[in-house]
Amino acid sequence: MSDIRDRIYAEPLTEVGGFSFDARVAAVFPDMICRSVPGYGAILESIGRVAARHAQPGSRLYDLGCSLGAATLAMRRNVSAPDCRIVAVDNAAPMIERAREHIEAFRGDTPVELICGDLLHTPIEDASLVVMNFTLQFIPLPERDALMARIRAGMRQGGVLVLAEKIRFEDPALDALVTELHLDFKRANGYSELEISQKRQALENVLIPETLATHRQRLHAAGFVSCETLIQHYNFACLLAVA
Ligand code: GEK
Repeated sequence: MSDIRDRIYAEPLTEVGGFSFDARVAAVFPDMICRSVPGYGAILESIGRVAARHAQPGSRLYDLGCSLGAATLAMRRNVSAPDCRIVAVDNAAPMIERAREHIEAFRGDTPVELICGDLLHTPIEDASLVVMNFTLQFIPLPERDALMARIRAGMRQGGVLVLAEKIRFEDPALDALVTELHLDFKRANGYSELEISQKRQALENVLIPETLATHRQRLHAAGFVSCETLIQHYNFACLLAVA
């Protein structure tokens, strides 16, 4: 299933609807995200390393917006702390169905609870690690502050948040330049101009990027004691914040 190529926007569409995480997207998701998000593999690798070091015994590890469970698998492969439990949440049923197959295909000692539901209504409790790998960008702007505060409140002191996001830059000229570099990355990965422009239209008002400064301010306001950029490739950044 992971070898299916993303051709969703390859043919001209009479009307480009808003992007949604439906069965067609779930079927090609690994190919889509690898060819679209610079640094995705390096971020997953870091999530595994962070889980190895920072998962606390007897705590919960959350993968919010888990899609097919790539971050969940990275955590489960690397956790060595005893009695942890991974809670993986996504509100797209086709994603969760495939995530179940992916996760069951690998053995692991840490139990995984898969929830098909809205992360805005998922209780966060006793967490030592929370991962939001390219998920906050899909949450409506007015909900983001309260969500991050609720996540922080559900974390153990010293727990860690990994927040990866598409970002935008304050300076419009720089933003345009880095956007072009990202589009070159997509072109180099085989996406045509038509695919790029139709996907861009579909994501308009669905994926809303913010600046790194906004993310940092929100994390501090939510009660995280510190926050740094762990990885950045063009306009895709992964932040690490400590509770
Ligand atoms: C990975 N983290 O491969 N509640 C739950 N899930 C949501 C919500 C919500 N309110 N809104 C969006 N999602 C993954 C990749 S993809 C990123 C994450 C991308 C889910 C949505 O259904 C989708 O599966 C995921 O967030 C975003 O490590 O496609 O750019």
